[in-house]
Formats: sequence, C-alpha cells, structure tokens
Amino acid sequence: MTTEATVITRRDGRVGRILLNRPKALNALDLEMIRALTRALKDWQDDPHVHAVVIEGAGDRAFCAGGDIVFLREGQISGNRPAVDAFFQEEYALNLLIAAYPKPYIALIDGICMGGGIGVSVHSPHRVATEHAMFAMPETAIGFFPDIGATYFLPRLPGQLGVYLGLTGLRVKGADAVYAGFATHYTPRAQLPALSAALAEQGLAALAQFAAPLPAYSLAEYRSAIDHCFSADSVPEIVRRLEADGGAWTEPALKAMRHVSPSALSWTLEALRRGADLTLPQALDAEFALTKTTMAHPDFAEGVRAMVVDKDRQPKWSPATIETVDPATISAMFR
Ligand code: QUE
Repeated sequence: MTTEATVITRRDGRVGRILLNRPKALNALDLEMIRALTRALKDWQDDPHVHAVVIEGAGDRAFCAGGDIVFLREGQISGNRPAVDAFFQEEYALNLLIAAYPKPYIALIDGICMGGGIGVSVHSPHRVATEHAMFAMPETAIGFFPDIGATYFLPRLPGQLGVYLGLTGLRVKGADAVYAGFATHYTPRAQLPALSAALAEQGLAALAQFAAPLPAYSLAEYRSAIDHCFSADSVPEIVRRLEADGGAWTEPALKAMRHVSPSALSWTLEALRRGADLTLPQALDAEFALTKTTMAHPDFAEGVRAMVVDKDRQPKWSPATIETVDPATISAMFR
C-alpha cells in the first residue's frame, strides 16, 4: 500500500476499509481500481478478523463519478474489443460480488455518485447518503445506457421513477436518494467521520445510531405524474405525455431528453423494460451483450467526445431527433 494508490485498502478494527483515491478524476473507476476492489473483497471474504467492509471516496466532491469511459471510447475506436470486454466483465463481476457479499458492505456516499459509483454501492443493503450526496445515471448523454446492474435496479425503484431517471439522467440529491431507493440511511456530512469510526468499533449498529430524520421528499408531488408519463410504451409517447402534462417538473425532463442521444433513449427504455423481469445476474449478462451493440453505434464515441473529451457539450447524434429513430434498428440491438 502506498499513498499514491488509486484504491487504498486497510484493516481497521472489525472492518476492512476501501478508499477510492482518485479525487481529481472524481474517483471514477478504471480497470486497475476495479481489480484492486475485487482483490480486497475476495481477501476479506475469508478473513475472520474482518466483519464488515466500509467504502468511501477521497475528497469532498465525489464518492465515485463513474467508469473510465475515455478508455472505453478509445478501445472501441481502435478496435481493441478484448480490452473493452475485460473492463465490463470485471466491473460487472464486481457488482455481482458486492450484491452477494457474505459480510456487511457499507457505502458512505458524500458527493457525486454516478454510473460505476452506483454499481459499487447500490447492490449492497447498506448505503448511507449525506445532504451532499448526488445520484444520477447520465449515460443517455454519452450515447450509452444505464449499466452496472441499473437495468435491474432502476425498474425496481418506486413506480416509474427509475425509467424517468434512467432516460433523463436527472440528479437525485441528499435525503431524496433515500426516498427514491438509492440510499438506505441519511447522515449529515459533519457526522460521517464519526459514523465511519463507529462502524469499526461497533459494526452495523452504528448505522441506525447516526441516521438523521429525513427532511421532506421533494419529488413526492410529481410521483403520480412521473408514473403516468414514463409508463408509456415508446420514447415519442413519453415526450407527448410530458408535453401534455405541461407542469413545471416536466421542463428539466424534456430539456434533458432533447439533449441526450435519441437512439440511447430508445435502447435504454427497451433495456429497462426487459430488466424488470430479470435477476441481477441475468440483467448484467444482458447489459454485457448490449455494450457491444450500443458501443458500435456512432452515438457512443460522439457522446463521450462531446461530454467528456472535448467538453463542447454539442454532440451530433444520428439520427438527430426522437421522432426519426427507427424502432427496428433498436430492436436488432437486443439478442
Ligand atoms: C455522462 C456519463 C458519464 C460522464 C459524463 C456524462 C460517465 C462517467 C463520467 C466520468 C466522470 C469523471 C471521470 C471519468 C468519467 O462522466 O458515465 O473518467 O474522471 O463515467 O455526461 O455517463
């Protein structure tokens, strides 16, 4: 272990600690980090001194902002499919390892938690959010889809909330994340170091002890409208329902849906509907298959270019509008 490591693991009292330590990259997961996490969890699985695992993000901006999508884009463009496959296979295997982990795995989420960051937290039964926690699945913005098991858990959020969040990429903050189902406990940032220390001393009981009462749910008044709009059978119909609703809550949703990849909206809706009937392992297998067809679509390289590489935020999608996406082309991307 060195302080330069992008994942720092150590034993502390009854717990094994994992620190995602790439704060300048918002602790986004590269393959080396995925491997370090996997190795630590496998070591501690059989270590009688380790009763639980606690994972946190370094710095005060992010728990984990996602995966190494620049690496994935380069692998796709250069035709290095083995490297791309290795990344997804190992990332999804880690998601499954966390879901089935035999000891408590506790994620302390303070700051940004998106994509791959959700994959190393939401599959565990113990997720603490602070008032600065910010959850999102923004992959339609890069011409991809919510993966890391999101096709399993988004359809299991209350009503159509997961479809709304998976299509729009909109953010859920603080205590709202508990109501929405991303987190199980709410603890103020100021108390997080004390909670983290208490977990090493007394174990899981510390979670309830440090949980603060939840403030009101800001999405409560839109829930039935969200369910109505996002239960539609197609993306164009969802847009028609949002326009017909006309409420203030529909503005950010429509703005987001007009900015992201029209094709990605369509394959994401299909993937989420299918995921509702799958187990987590089945959903991850289906996601792995879908990485191949979606990354081969021009919108993936273009979306990562516009949002992450060049940061001009002006992607040129093909096709350019929701109305001109061909449903048969999307259907052919699924097995
Ligand atoms: C949409 C996304 C992602 C994104 C930006 C989007 C995403 C992702 C990252 C990201 C952030 C910080 C990093 C990094 C990647 O940004 O999935 O390597 O250091 O991982 O608009 O889906």
